[in-house]
Amino acid sequence: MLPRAALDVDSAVAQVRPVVEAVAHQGLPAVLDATRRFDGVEATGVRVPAEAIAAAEAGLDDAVRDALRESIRRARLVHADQRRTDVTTRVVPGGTVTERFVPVGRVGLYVPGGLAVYPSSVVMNVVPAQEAGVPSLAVASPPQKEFGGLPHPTILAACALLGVDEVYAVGGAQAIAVFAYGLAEAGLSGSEGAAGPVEPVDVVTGPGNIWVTAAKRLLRGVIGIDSEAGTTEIAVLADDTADPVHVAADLISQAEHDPAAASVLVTASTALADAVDAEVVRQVAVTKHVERVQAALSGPQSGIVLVDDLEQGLRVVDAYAAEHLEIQTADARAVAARVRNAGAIFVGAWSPVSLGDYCAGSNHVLPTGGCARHSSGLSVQTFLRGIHVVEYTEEALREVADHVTTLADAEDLPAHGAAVRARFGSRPEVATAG
Ligand code: HSO
Ligand code: ZN
Repeated sequence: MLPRAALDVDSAVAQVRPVVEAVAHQGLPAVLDATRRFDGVEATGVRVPAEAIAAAEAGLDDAVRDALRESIRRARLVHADQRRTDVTTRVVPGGTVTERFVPVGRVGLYVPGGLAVYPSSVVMNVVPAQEAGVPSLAVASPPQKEFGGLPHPTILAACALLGVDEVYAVGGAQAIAVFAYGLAEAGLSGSEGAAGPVEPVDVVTGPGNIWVTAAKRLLRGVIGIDSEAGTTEIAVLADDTADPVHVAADLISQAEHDPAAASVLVTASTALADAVDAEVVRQVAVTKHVERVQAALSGPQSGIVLVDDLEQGLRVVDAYAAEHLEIQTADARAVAARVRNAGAIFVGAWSPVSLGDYCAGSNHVLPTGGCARHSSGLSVQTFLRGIHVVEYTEEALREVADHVTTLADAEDLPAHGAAVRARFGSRPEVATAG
């Protein structure tokens, strides 16, 4: 019964269609036209020059550089362990099926500009693609007027730290169209000159506004996409061993993202509920983004759910399937092990969601809106395809030929069976009737 924020992406799809089609047919002029109309930036090209990326990295605050490096290092540790090794199954003597994991060839990562400038999201998208072994990776982010038509400098700096040198100053639906169709000529962003073509990508990931989401939905099939990024959610399952100061701070932390963000406490303890309620009021009064936080916490999507006991609490959090779920109970690890639906689970008093947002090593691109019931967060797996490689010997095929023929006949597809029998001396019948 907990309501969730919903976006009408379908009506945005109709609006982005002409932009996407113009980019597909006209290339760079259509991109520059959209950039002028939607970003208010006059540009002659979109490729960010290498010097601009290097300058952004050089200008980065030292503490931010150190923190980003540590974030990248930890994410690499976790995502490197997600790599899959090929598996060969010997089905029968002489008959094998190998599942080969092959990274996609080229990935486009979209990074929003504007209000939400999240270098941490650059890390969370780039690292799994790199650890999957994707050989070619490009980033696109909207041009910013105040930065001379280049993407935000911390985005460029994060790209530099990750070793990404192909960056485009293009945002919105036009960015997704550029990724899907490529460009014959990119032109340079912020300076005159040619830059060569943009090759189309196979997969586009990364969050974005409703126009970006609509373009991804429209182009799905031409490109692979990650799941649609909805507003952030945190659910906390807690008992009276939890510290109300921590619980309140964690609820506020995710409310800070968006007025539509959801912060939900699930508890059987009225004492904890009351204490968190009071503590939220105290902390909201001194939080920086007070309006956003207040809107999120007072919206219908946020609140405290009082349950009879922990068992009922577990049923509530499973039904809700939060993007982030904190377990702040006695024996938190055992409780967490019983959760079935969540994007990510944060166990015990010392594992807040903010840690996972930046420096746990886990990924922060996670399913929202209840999608955790059927989907996972971003991982190395997002960028891999499992290809079945089938190899049978003559004997192994002969042994199973009758079964293939029987099933083919049962589906009224006799040519399927004939393709097997042709190998054992029986030519497919040649029709004689006119
Ligand atoms: N909590 C957001 C990710 C994020 N937080 C980025 C801070 N920066 C969605 O998981
Ligand atoms: Zn966050």
